[in-house]
Amino acid sequence: MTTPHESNARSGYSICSICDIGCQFRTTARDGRVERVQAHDSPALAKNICYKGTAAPHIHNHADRLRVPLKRVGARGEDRWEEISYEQAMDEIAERLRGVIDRHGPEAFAVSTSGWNTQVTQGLDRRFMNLLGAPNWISGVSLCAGNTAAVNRLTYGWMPFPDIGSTNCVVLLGHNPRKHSWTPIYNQIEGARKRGAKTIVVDPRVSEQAERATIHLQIRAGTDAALLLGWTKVIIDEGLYDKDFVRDHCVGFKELCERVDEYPLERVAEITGVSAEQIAEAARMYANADGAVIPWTPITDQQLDSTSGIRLQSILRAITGNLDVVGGEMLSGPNPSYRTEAELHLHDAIPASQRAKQLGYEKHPVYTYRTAEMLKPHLERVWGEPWVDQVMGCHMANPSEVFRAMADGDPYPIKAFFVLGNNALLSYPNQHQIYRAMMNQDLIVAHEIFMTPTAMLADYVLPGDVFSERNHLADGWAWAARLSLNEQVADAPEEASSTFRFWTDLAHRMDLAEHFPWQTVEELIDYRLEPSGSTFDEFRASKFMDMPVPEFRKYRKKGFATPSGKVELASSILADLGFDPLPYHRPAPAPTAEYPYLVFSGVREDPFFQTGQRNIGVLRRRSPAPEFFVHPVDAARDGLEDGAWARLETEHGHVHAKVSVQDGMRPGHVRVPHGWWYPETRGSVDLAGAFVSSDAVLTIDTDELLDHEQGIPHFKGYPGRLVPCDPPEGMSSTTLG
Ligand SMILES: Nc1nc2c(c(=O)[nH]1)N[C@H]1C(S)=C(S)[C@@H](COP(=O)(O)OP(=O)(O)OC[C@H]3O[C@@H](n4cnc5c(=O)[nH]c(N)nc54)[C@H](O)[C@@H]3O)O[C@H]1N2
Ligand SMILES: Nc1nc2c(c(=O)[nH]1)N[C@H]1C(S)=C(S)[C@@H](COP(=O)(O)OP(=O)(O)OC[C@H]3O[C@@H](n4cnc5c(=O)[nH]c(N)nc54)[C@H](O)[C@@H]3O)O[C@H]1N2
Ligand code: SF4
Ligand SMILES: [Mo]
Repeated sequence: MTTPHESNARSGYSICSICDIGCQFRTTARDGRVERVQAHDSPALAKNICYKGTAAPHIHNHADRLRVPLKRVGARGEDRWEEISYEQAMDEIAERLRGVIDRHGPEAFAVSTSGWNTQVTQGLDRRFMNLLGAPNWISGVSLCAGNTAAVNRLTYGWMPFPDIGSTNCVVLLGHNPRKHSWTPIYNQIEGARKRGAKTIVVDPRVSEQAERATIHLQIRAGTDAALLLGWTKVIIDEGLYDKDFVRDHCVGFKELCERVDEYPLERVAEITGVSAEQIAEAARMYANADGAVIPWTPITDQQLDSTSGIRLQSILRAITGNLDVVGGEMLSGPNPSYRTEAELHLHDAIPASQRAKQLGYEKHPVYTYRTAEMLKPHLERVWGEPWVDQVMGCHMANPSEVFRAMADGDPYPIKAFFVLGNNALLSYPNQHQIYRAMMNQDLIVAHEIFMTPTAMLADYVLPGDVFSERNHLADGWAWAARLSLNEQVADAPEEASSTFRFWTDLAHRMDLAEHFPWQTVEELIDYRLEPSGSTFDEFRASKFMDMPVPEFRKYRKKGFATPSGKVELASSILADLGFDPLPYHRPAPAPTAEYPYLVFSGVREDPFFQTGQRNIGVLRRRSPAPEFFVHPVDAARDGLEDGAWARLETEHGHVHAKVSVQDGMRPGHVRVPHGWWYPETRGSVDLAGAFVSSDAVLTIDTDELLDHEQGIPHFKGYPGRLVPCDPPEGMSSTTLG
């Protein structure tokens, strides 16, 4: 029996989408508003929730939540709006998008999103674009895991998932999960430690993970590929590799041996700043462990030789016999019960001639349609899925080239830009170019929950829903084969839309209704669940998660999804594309007398996810201002005081933050945080301070700083200098804490 005050309470399973790791927990709402989130005693669910997750009620009920569609009335970026109805907004957006496509072709329409926070967007946005013939889709996963997946597919046709639960050795290349950062991964690593697993951490600073590591290699930023070439050489020279696996399942071993011979340990020690003995010790520890993992890391996703760094991790997994074994790295394949995002995409609907117009296709093809087309028959053979999409983002355009086309019409104009659940202005390299790009558009639509600097540059801002306000069945990013349940417990603002609604309603206005037959998101989930013979309602009535029992060494039946059917230590696809088929180290520009520091972006702040939550009081109070980390010796030399403001300058721009002097930094290095802007200055400072502290102002994307194969920018180690300064103009130090 329910008491009267309980009758308006509703609770259900949630998949937190405040960050991208997607913890599952219970959420309770009352009178349509989220009240609290709670850990659950099931071993599969979140046992501890980070403080971003527990702040969900503050975020979902925040006074600044966008509630009504907005149409720009001032100049672009002036942040002046009129409120309009959802129907009017959608009618006008459809008409104006049609105008851009009529004038410039479908390639003039670009979309940027990241997918995990909007949860249902991605299959439908690609579907919409593919039916129109529009290839220029980009996402933040171009800098985070999506690109790792693309490179892993070159070596063995799938991005593996580390079996941290049973492993005996964990290698963390920078990657630093903590109690309040990717909590479930942190828990898993702690669990492995308790079982006696060794941990090797490679990081220029003494991170939380480095403090607890068996071995910490305090590497010079940006040199991970060189370090891994050294490891590979040790492992081969000392015969520590799995000879049977290499003989039976790999191609290109001889070429690999020749390549690593170019990297004797003395050379690697000189490049990385780590001693030859330590490099060898760590390599032996990894290779000798009975089951070892190198979990995905964003660090090698954002370096000048990113493709080589990621390829080396895939090569190490293979030659040490850690592929698709217990305690190693599992090649799961898609969940057979659920139609994948890739299937929703309809990639065969977009003509090949339009695919070939995708920006990046010629110059940086590894993450574009060009490589996907080469892998397609092999992926279909092994996984039954021709256009594999892992980590919510695949075969996408190169972001730098897209923003250039938007800004300069080179090589052709892009004139309509939709941005969903992504603060694009701050979330790619070269913020100046992104700004020029957005200022040069005929139509910008932002789908957001808060007024971000990116949304301020739009013509239309549509209020989005949040995870407590929608139903969803998540598929582990088609990376692990897990399905997990997210239930609606709260009410979205009346004029808000999910991204499901947005794409469906737009498609109906653009003569694509027959391809968007689902009236509700639940119907779409039913369609996706068809292979299981079950429906969304049946799923939620019986379980909150579905995890197929893993099957190991599947390659013995079908081989690997590569052209040779083997693990390609020398990649035939890279060779066919005209690149070096083997990994190499490419040095970034070195510090100079004028710019003596190596600057790196990153070290996520506990209370925020990326560019978000700077407006959430309970979180912002934990970290009121952005910080540069520097070593005491550097701080003393440059007159930098702990807690005082400084300006970080490079050849290309400057940003401001407070100095945090830290013993654990590698001398000569400075950390610049990602994603800072100042929502509290909206109305008094241009774009709410989007150019004051954002790392994207400094990270540029000229050819000399882009990875060749994928066009990835270099965020980990570029020259800069630090100068003490006053607090940035327009902001009192009180508002900045
Ligand atoms: N310069 C630079 N760029 C980077 C990085 C970097 O370090 N430096 N890091 C990269 C990495 S690792 C990643 S993972 C990506 C992250 O890229 P994203 O995940 O796109 O993160 P943000 O750019 O912060 O944008 C997320 C936006 O989604 C909004 N949002 C949150 N929930 C919802 C929702 O339910 N519905 C809607 N419609 N909107 C919602 C938030 O308000 C926020 O503005 O960025 C990458 N880009
Ligand atoms: N609270 C919170 N948690 C988050 C996020 C968040 O925004 N907030 N974001 C999530 C996302 S999308 C991501 S991608 C992850 C990112 O989180 P992590 O994978 O932990 O990456 P970072 O925190 O950027 O940096 C981790 C370490 O990399 C080191 N590092 C810097 N340069 C180099 C280098 O060149 N080589 C090596 N080996 N190490 C280097 C830094 O010193 C730092 O200690 O965090 C996730 N978790
Ligand atoms: S780590 Fe925190 S923010 Fe990320 S999904 Fe889990 S609870 Fe949410
Ligand atoms: Mo990320």
